[in-house]
This record gives sequence, structure tokens and C-alpha cells, in this order.
Amino acid sequence: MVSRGRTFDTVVVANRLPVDREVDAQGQTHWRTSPGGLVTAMDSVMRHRGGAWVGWVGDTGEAPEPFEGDSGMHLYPVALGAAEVEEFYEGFSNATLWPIYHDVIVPPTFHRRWWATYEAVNRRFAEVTAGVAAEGATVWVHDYQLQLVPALLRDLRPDLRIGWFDHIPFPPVELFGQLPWREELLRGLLGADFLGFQRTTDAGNFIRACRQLLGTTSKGEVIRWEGADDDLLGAAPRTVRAAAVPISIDAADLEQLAKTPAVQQRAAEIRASLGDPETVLLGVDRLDYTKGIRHRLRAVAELLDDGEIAPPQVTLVQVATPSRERVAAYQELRHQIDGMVGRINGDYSGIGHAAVHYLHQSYPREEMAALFQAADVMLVTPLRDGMNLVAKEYVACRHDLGGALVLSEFTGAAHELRQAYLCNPHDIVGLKRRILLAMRDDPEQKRRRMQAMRRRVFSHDVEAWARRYLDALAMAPERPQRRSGD
Ligand code: GDG
Repeated sequence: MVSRGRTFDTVVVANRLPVDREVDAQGQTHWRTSPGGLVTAMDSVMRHRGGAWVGWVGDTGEAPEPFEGDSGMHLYPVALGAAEVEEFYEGFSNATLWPIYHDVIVPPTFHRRWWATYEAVNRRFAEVTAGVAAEGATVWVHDYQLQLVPALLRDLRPDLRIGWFDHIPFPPVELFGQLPWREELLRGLLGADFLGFQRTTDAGNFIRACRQLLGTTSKGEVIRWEGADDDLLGAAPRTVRAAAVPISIDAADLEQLAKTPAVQQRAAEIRASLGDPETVLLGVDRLDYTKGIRHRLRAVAELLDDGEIAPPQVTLVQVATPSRERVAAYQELRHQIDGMVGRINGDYSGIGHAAVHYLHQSYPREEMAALFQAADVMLVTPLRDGMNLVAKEYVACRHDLGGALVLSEFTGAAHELRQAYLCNPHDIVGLKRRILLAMRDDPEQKRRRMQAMRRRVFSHDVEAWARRYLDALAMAPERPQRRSGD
């Protein structure tokens, strides 16, 4: 248990706390820290600073008391009721913002009630955070679900140094401008001292949106806003920096896992149970319309039609982790993918050798590492993706310099992994060519490409990302000024 009155010098605020609820045989609830890139990154930052994490535990009803996670992090739960999960999380976050921020791949839904709930939940996050941050503390807010927190928190606690990091793309103003609450969202973010994005383009899109919609001025990465009488923070001028700080993974840790005998043996077992094909193609994604799974399946189906590939020599393993299953667009996508896979397998599989192994399940990390090792060609073909960690994880696992990565130009990762087989997933003919090239290219070429990508991933790992972010936040141009009279 963590005392309620305690305060911290570093506070992370994210939609989810990094824990999963576990109920033991006696019916007692335990919280297990769920491993993930963000947890690892924050862990390394907080171990030296003594930090707290504010977030939702993932189920509805009353929030548990604050508690200490496995890694010694202090966790402060925020409660969400069932209607709030529906309106704030599934609704405004994932059916309004997510599609707008991902090129409107599906149409966004606008509901005034969802917006009101988004505001109310952001306010609750800001209030809990204000209660745990020490005087002058650094607060790092994460992602699109919490874009109002910077200004709401600044209003409650002008002494704090506040940063926000955008894990997903920031859309061009032509798309962002569709949002009926566009000004409020920008004003919410301008409560921060530093705003971090995955790509320079995302930071540029944000700066342009501020200029066009709020009339701010900017010089390079630094935005100046005069404020407004009707703004939460009043008409005092504010200076905020917006720049790219691309996220990464704990490459060394993942490589170590991939090198364990158990994972290596499992990789061999996977290949054997697939019938020892010449080429294993692999896709690993949350089942999300941004990930380009349909385009990938279409390319594979055409390669089968063309007679370029055939099972059992070539097979595709597609892991599609269940995601946002109550949101209509995700239900529709699942229906479409189920149909496409059924059709491909009906046409091309034989007894004992499937054209596509489709796994709508989630797996432990060890199994993912084994799959990465077993795959000759990794297919990462999103239509739009902030970064895409899977691409980096695949590279980190290939200590043997084997394998090849086909990577969409529309991912943040493509800006770093230039030696991948880059593709435009909308161009099915081009995508097919890239897949065939990745399969058949000269092995020495492939090794060189993998080596170069590995250098990048290992020299820019998650710890370097967190350090770079916090340095940028500490050096942000100036603290937004307090309201006169404060
Ligand atoms: C958002 C942005 C950005 C997936 N299935 C399983 C599993 N995973 C892991 C992957 C990877 C993570 O989940 C997914 O990360 P991505 O980056 O690929 O995509 P999003 O979930 O959309 O993440 C994205 C990211 O935030 C970070 O800023 O890169 O652009 O959209 O780590 O390996 N892990 C396990 N079992 C699974 O079944 N253990």
C-alpha cells in the first residue's frame, strides 16, 4: 500500500497503469506489472528519481487504493465507470480521435456527449496527478487520450514542469481541422512545456495547426501563444517547444531473450510444425485497420494466384491480437479479415499445410521472440502508424543477421530503418514485388541490411529515448507564465 499524502518528483500519467489484475485461488486480488516498452523505459528513469504512475487499471468500478507495483513504482489508480469507458475510451479516444489521427482510414464519429466525458475524465486524471506531484515536479503525460491534461494540470499546479508525448501520428491540419473541438485540444496541449512526437512531420503538423487555428507564431520548434481571455490559463503568453523524439524498445533485453536456448528451440519447433517451409512470412499486429492487414492479405492472395508462392514451401503466419472489440469499426474489420483468410485457405491450403495460419490470440513475450526468429520475412505494412515497435522488435531478435523486413513507408519506423524493404501498402503490385525481393534477395545483401538496422535499434533504444525526452523537457524554452494575480 502507498500512502495517499505522499508526493513524487517524477510522475508519469498514461491512460493505463502498467498492471494486470490477477485473482488467486482464495479470491484475493493481486496486481502484476505488465511488461512493455513504456514500463521498462519508465522503470529505468524512475529507479533513480522515485516516481509515481497515474492511470486506469483497465476495469470499471471503484479504483483500488494506491499501491506499489512489482518494480517498486508507486501506482495511483484513476477510476472509470462503465459509461466513461464507453464514451471517453471506446468513443472519443478510439472512434473520434484515432481515425482522425490515422488519415481517416475509417470515418470518425463525433458525439458531443463523448467530448463532455473526455473532458471530465481528463480533469480527473489532472486532479489525481496534482495530488501526487511534489513542488516543482516533472510530469510526463502520454498520448491522445489525455490531450487536455497539460492545461488542466497547469491550472491546478503552475509550479510543475509538464511534458506530453504523442505515441500516434499528429494529423495534417486539413484532417485535424474536422474536429469540432480542435481549438480546445490545441489549448489543452499548449499547457505543456514540451511536446514530443514520433516524427518531425508530426511536430510540424502540430505547429501548423496552432498557427492556423489559434493564430500562434513560431520560430523553428518553438511556439509562442499570447493566450486568450476565455482560455483556462488566461491571456498570459506561453512558449512551448514541439519536436520529434522517436520511441524505441529495450533492444538488449529482447535480444537476450531471443538468444535463450528455450526460445531458439521453440523457433525450431514452430518451423517444424509449419512443415519446415522454405519461407515463413510473418505478420504481428493488434487487429486494427491502421495496420494494413487487409492489404497484406490481398498481396499474399495475389502471389498465390500468380503461382509465385504456394504452401507448403511458403506460408504466412498472421498474429492478430484482439483489440478494442466493442468498437464497431474493429468488429467490421474482424469480419472482413476472417472472410479473407477463409477464402485464401479454402482456395490454396492442403491437408496439413495451410496457406495462412491466422491466430486471433495474444501470446507471451517468449513466443513472440520465437516467432520473430522463425520468420524469414517480416511483413509490417501499416497504412499509418506512429512508430511500430514490432519492426524494431523483429530486428532486435535477429542476432543471427537472418530474416528480412518489409516495412511500410507510412510508419514512424521507416524514418529510422531505411535499410528495410520499404513499400507503399496501397500499391499492391509494388508490395508483391517487395515481398518477392525480400524472399529472394542475395543473402549477403540481406545480412548487410539487417546489420545496419540493428545498429540503429541498439544505439537508439528505449532508455536513450526516455533520457532524450526528459532532457528536452528539462531544457524547454521557458516555463509557461502564471496568470497575473497568481
Ligand atoms: C502505439 C502506436 C507506437 C502485440 N501482440 C502481442 C504483443 N504485442 C506487442 C508488440 C509491440 C506492441 O504490442 C505493439 O506496438 P506497436 O508499436 O506495434 O503498435 P500499437 O499498439 O498501435 O502502439 C505505435 C506505439 O504506440 C509506441 O509508441 O509504436 O505506432 O500505434 O510491442 O510486440 N506482445 C505480446 N503478445 C502479443 O500477442 N507479448
